[in-house]
Amino acid sequence: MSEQDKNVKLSDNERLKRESNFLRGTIEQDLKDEITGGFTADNFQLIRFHGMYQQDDRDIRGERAKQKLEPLHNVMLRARMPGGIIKPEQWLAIDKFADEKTSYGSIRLTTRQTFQFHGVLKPNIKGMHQMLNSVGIDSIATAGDVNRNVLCTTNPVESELHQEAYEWAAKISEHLLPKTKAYAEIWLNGEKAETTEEPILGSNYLPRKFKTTVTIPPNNEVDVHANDLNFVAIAEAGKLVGFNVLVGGGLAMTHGDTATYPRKADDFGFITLEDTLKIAEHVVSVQRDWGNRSNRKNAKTKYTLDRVGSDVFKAEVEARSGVKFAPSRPFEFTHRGDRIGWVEGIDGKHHLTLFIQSGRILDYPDKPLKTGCRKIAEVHQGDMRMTANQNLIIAGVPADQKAVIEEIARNHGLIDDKDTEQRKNSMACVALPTCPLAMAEAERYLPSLVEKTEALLAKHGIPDDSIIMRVVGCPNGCGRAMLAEAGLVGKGPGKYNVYLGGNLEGTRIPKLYLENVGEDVYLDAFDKLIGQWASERNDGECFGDFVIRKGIVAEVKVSVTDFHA
Ligand code: SRM
Ligand code: SF4
Repeated sequence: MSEQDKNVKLSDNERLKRESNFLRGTIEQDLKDEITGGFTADNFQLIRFHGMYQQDDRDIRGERAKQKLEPLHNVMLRARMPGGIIKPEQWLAIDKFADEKTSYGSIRLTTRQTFQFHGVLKPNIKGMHQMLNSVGIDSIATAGDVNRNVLCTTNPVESELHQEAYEWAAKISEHLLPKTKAYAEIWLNGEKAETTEEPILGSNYLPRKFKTTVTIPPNNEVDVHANDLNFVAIAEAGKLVGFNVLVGGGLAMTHGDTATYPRKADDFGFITLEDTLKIAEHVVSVQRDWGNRSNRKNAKTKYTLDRVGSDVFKAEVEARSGVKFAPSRPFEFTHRGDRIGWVEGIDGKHHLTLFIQSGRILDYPDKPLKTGCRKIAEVHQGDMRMTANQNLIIAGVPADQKAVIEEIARNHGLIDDKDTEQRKNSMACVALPTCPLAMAEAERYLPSLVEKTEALLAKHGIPDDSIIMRVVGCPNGCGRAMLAEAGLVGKGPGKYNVYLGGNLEGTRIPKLYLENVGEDVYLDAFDKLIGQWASERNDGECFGDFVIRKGIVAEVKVSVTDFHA
C-alpha cells in the first residue's frame, strides 16, 4: 500500500531525510562556515525540522545581486508552543532577543498559536536556541515533515475544560515529537547520543507536514478544516469525556494544478479520553505508511483519504490502535473570531484579548505595541496566550490588576476603540518581504484593503457589519483564505484570485469568483456584492451564506469534485 512499495521514484526529500542521520545532516559543519551566511545542500531543508527556515529580505535581493553579493541570508525561527501559552518571563526573554538579535526587531504571532523571529543571522542562531532553552522553549518540529505545533482553543472562559483540553494538546505534542536528540546536540551542545529509531514517525519521518488541534466547540478559532487531525472536545456537565476525531483537513493548493485543492476534514467518530494518544499515534502511522512519498503536492493526509477512501483509512486506524470509533457525539461550531476585550472566566479570573493586526508585534511610531506587551509582561502574574487568529490574550488577571493592565494596553495602542469589526475579522499571512514563496503582498497590503472594505460597508449603510476576509500571498494559504467568506489568494504582484462563500463557522470552503485580477476589479465587485448583501440579505445572514444562496458562487460540498468544477 505504501508508495515506497510500489517502486515509484521517491521525492528527493525522502533521500535527504533517509541520509540525514536522524535530522543531523552536516548542520554543525555549516554553522562553522563563515564564507556563506546560509546553509548548504540538504541542510537548507534539514534546519526546518529544528524549527527554522532560511530566508533573505526580498526587498533588497535585486540590489544585492547588482552588487554581486549573495542574498543576505538569515533564518526565521518558529517556536513550539502547544496551545499558544507563554509565561510573562518567557515573553520578556523573547522580547529582548527580538530587539537585540533580529534584523526586523519584531515578534510575529502566527496563525498556529506561536511566534516567529525573522532575520536571525548565522552567528546568532545557536545563542537563540540556548536563550529559548533557558526559559523552557524549543522549536523542535515546528516545520518539516512531522507533527507541527499542536493548537488548542485559547480563550480560557470555561477554565476547567480549557485546562484539560490544553493538557491534552501538550501531551499529544510530546507524544508525536521526533525522538532524535539532534536538536539538543546541535543547538544546546548536548551529549552525542545515537538515535536508532523513530518509533512513531519512522526513520524517514512523515511524507509531509502534519497538523493537529484540540478544539473546544462552539469556538472553531483553530479552523479544524485546515488540519490533518482534530480532537473536538466533548464535555458532559462541564467535564471533558472524550473527543470526536476529525481527519484530513488542509487548505493548500497550487495554481493551475487541479489535482490539488483545499479539503475539509472527515468525522471518524467519538473516542474516550484514554484512547486519545493511541488514536493520535495511529492516524499518524497510517498517513506515514500510506501517504504519497513521490509527489509532495499530493502527500498530505487529505489526498491519502481521497485516494484510499476515508472508510478504508479509518478501518486501518482502528485495526492498528485496537480502538473502535463510536458514533460521533453532537457538537456545533458557531464562530471563529476572538472576543476582543475582557471576559471573565468561570473561576472569576479575567482575560483580555488584544487585537494585533497580522500578529506583528513591533513598535510603530503611533503604536508602540512591542513596548506595551513588554510592560504588561513585567507586571502580569498569569500567562499570555497566542490565538490562532494572530491575537494575544493576557490571561488569568485578578480583578484588582485589571485597571493596571488595561491602562498599559491603552497607552501603547494595544486597545484601540476605533478598530472596526471588519478590521478584527481580517487576516493576512506574512508574504513579502520575508516569505520566499510569496507571489503578491499580504500582511503589508491588509491595512489598506481593510480601509477600503470599511468604506464600502459604510457606503452601503452597514459600517458595523463585517466579512471574514483573508489575504494570502500565494495558494499555500497560510492565512487560511480558503476558509474565509472572501479570500484573496496572490497570483502575481498586485494580482489575486478571489474566492467567495466560506461561512462564519469555518465549515465551508469558498469557491473561485474572480481570477488574476487587480484591486480596481475586485473592489468594484465587492462594492456591488456588499450593496446587494446590505439590501437583500435575510435576517442575520452572513456575507458567505448570502453569496451561496444567491448563486453568486456554487457551494463546494465535496472538494475533490466541486472545487475546480
Ligand atoms: Fe505556512 C510555507 C508562514 C500557517 C500552508 N508558511 C510557509 C513558509 C514557511 C514559506 C516557506 O516554506 O519557505 C512561510 C514563512 C513566511 C514567513 O516569512 O514567515 C509560512 N504559515 C506561515 C505563517 C507564519 C503564516 C502567518 O501569517 O501566520 C503560519 C505559521 C504557522 C505556524 O506557526 O506553524 C503558517 N501555513 C499555515 C497554514 C494555516 C494553518 O496551518 O492553520 C497553512 C494552510 C493549512 C494547510 O497546511 O493546508 C499553511 N505554509 C503552507 C504551505 C502549503 C502546504 C501544503 O500542504 O502544500 C507551505 C509550503 C510548503 O509547505 O511547501 C507553507
Ligand atoms: Fe508565504 Fe504563501 Fe504562506 Fe503567504 S501563503 S506566508 S506567501 S507561503
